[in-house]
Amino acid sequence: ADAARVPALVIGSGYGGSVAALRLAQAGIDVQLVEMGMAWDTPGSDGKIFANTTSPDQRSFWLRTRTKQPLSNFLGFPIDKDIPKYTGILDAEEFGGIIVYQGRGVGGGSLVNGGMAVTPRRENFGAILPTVNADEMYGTYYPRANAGLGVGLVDPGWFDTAECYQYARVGRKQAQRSGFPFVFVPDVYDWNYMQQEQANTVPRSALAGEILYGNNYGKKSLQKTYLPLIKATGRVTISPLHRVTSVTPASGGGYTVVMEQLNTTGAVTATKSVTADKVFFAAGSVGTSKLLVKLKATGALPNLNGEVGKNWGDNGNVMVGRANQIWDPTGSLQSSIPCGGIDNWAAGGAFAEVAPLPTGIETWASFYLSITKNPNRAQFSWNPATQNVDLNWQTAWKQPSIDMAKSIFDKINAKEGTIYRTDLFGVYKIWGDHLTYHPLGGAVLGKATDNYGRLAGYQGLYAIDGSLIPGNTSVNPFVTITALAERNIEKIIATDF
Ligand code: FAE
Repeated sequence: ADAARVPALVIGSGYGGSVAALRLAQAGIDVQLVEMGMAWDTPGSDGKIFANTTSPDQRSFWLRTRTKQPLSNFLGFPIDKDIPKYTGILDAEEFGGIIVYQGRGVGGGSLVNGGMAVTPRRENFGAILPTVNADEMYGTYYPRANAGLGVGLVDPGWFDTAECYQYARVGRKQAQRSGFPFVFVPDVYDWNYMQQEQANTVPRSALAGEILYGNNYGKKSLQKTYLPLIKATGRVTISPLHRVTSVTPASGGGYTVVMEQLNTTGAVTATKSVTADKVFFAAGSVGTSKLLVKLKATGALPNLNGEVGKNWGDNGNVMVGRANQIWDPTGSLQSSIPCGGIDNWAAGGAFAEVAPLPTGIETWASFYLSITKNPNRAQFSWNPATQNVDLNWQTAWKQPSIDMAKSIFDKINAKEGTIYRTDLFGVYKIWGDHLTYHPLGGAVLGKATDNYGRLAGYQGLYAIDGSLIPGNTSVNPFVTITALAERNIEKIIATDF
């Protein structure tokens, strides 16, 4: 029985889970880190670990028989295709009114994301996490997160001439012509490697269109930052392809954690249970919310409070493309890693990343992912009939995001004499309003938990991921998720162990 007892168990290996596992282990506490996705440490038959965005295969999607690409169409034609069902890297999780994209594997969202590593403007922080001391965050925890993640900025001089950022220079020129500030956006991509890719002296990753299904070379995902440090402690057991299904109080104290071992077709090959003194929910905003809502409703953790599952938001994500004039080509070679954005947050509630459209051909398209101040919040709830957790977000709730994004792009279109593209999200559909990459909330700090992520109702249960943040961060979220996790775990180690 001793072998199946651990001092700390962490559910999920994204940003929150990796911070928790590393700091606990460095404090001398043994950790089991449980991850439903694969380890992503073994090359496939093509010699590469990760599939390319332009040719998705079984590695690309989590348990789907057909791809579900964020851009469903190109030049009006559907581009999704059949693939074998496999525990692939990107989950396109469908709820009634929204598709939530998430990473699956050891490293969580860091495996699939664009690496844009943005610290919110300090004047916006009070609206993001009102109960957190901003001096401590900006003095200690944001710097710690930025250092730990390896955040860097594109060299502006190199940017000015690099072929692969012509699309971003067009984005900058047009933003500035319409009177909007263009700002460089930091990223965890290795910028020296990017320059070598452009010079063609190394194998290409960002310049080969790799992003959504993983980067084989230049991106510093958690696999290159927190995870090697975690392994070096010798105190963390990582269990990939294990999905936690239940957490309940154990008779002798602590919690019984039940998990299913999966094979690569998603079939359950074993059910195991472990007793943990303390359990950290780091399954991501959706994963943590789904677990907590189910466990409360089914009587496994009845004392969780009524805030569990509430205050979920999409970070106001909305996508759009514009069709440029013939004299504004955006380039056939585009780095998949964005490096700049248009900041109209204060005036119009929108921060628009100038995004690539790496098709390999000239498209004259400008493409943007906007983060907007969308006020709508949704709620997860247990559905006894289907035995699933539902989310009540409605597609129409994106309208405020569209209006805020239009505060930028209507003006640019008027100035440039251009129009929106209608061929990227369907036939004659302008706005990518059906999805989010940035799920946030569901176990909000100071509501479902105390001010450090301790879940109300149970000693020794914590939330430590994007579920703590109430729906919006004003910029891309992972630096804030990491910084908040660094802050909370420091307090928890000091006082709860
Ligand atoms: P996350 O990283 O999602 O990790 C949760 C982990 O828990 C996952 O590995 C799950 O597989 C695992 N899990 C879930 N349920 C279970 C279970 N029951 N049992 C065991 N394991 C489980 O959570 N953010 C930025 O800041 N900049 C960007 O450029 C950016 N681009 C993005 C692009 C894409 C395509 C996507 C999908 C996301 C992007 N994001 C970006 C969002 C960012 O990746 C996300 O906010 C963080 O990864 C969330 O971190 P968490 O620790 O909350």
